[in-house]
Amino acid sequence: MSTQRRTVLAALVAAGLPLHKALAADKIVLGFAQVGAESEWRAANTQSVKDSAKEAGIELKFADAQQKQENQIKAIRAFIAQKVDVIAFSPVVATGFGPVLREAKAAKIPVILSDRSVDEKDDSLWVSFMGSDFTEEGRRAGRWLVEKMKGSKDTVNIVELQGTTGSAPAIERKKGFEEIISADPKFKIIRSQTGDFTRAKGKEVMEAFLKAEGKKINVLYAHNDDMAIGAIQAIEEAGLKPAKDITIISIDGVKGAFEAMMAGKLNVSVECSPLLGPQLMQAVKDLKAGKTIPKRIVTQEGVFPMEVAAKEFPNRKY
Ligand code: GZL
Repeated sequence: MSTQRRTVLAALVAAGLPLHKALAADKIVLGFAQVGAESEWRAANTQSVKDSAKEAGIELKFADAQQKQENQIKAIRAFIAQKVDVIAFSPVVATGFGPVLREAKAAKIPVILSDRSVDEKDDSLWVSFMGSDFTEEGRRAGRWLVEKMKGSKDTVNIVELQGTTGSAPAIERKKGFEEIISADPKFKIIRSQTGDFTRAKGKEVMEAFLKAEGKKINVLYAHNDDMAIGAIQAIEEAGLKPAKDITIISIDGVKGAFEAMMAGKLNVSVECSPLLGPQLMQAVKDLKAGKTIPKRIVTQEGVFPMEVAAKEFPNRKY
């Protein structure tokens, strides 16, 4: 317990507050509005936030928005009404949060964007954005494909499973990938549609791609592993060999992706770490201690092709 906290507690008890109330009075309260439970990545992110809050002795008020923006906004409003110390959330989509962020600012409650960002001009509405550089993840996916296809003059027909429409990862992973492959006209995205980051939708959309384009498809670029895993089922049910007849590139680096790579069904997964809990709790504590925190905290990540999957698998933490 910090000296400062000890002093505050002693003062509260000396003022007649029972110790258990003094301890509760001093506890930092964090309101966290989570996107939902749509993917393995999200489940690992939720676990990281909950475990880290417990570890840090921070009282966590947790809301699951079930991938609906109106639920996230409602949860943030409830946190404001409850006068939490800090609000953190991963915006399900990049627009439409301006009004509620202004309400939090008016209530003098600092907001931390965790994982995803918002497309708001006024960046005074949040104190920090911590999470991956999704555009760079898209570039890494594109660079891996360019390297794999170098030396070939043949057209490379790509189908793309986009993440949740309007979300920062979907917008930026598309942008980064296209930035890299657009340098060579042999790469053509022939179909692109959202699979909403879920296995079920990823399978459904891949079935439609296969029906429409069939053996013309050379590559699948999926914005997350869950959609890739769903698509792998569709590819197998169509009598094709995933990672051989169709090269598959995805993002996240969750356990399911490593298992698919070790089974020879996924070519590469670009890492996107969900383990943001420790950084978030440290930022919350620093904020409450009056320290300034960086406006942008970028997660460091790698790229894992199937050739290294078995060796790396024991090190995976999500
Ligand atoms: C990315 C995160 C995305 C993951 C998906 O940081 O927001 O949302 O890539 C998850 O798996 O659903």
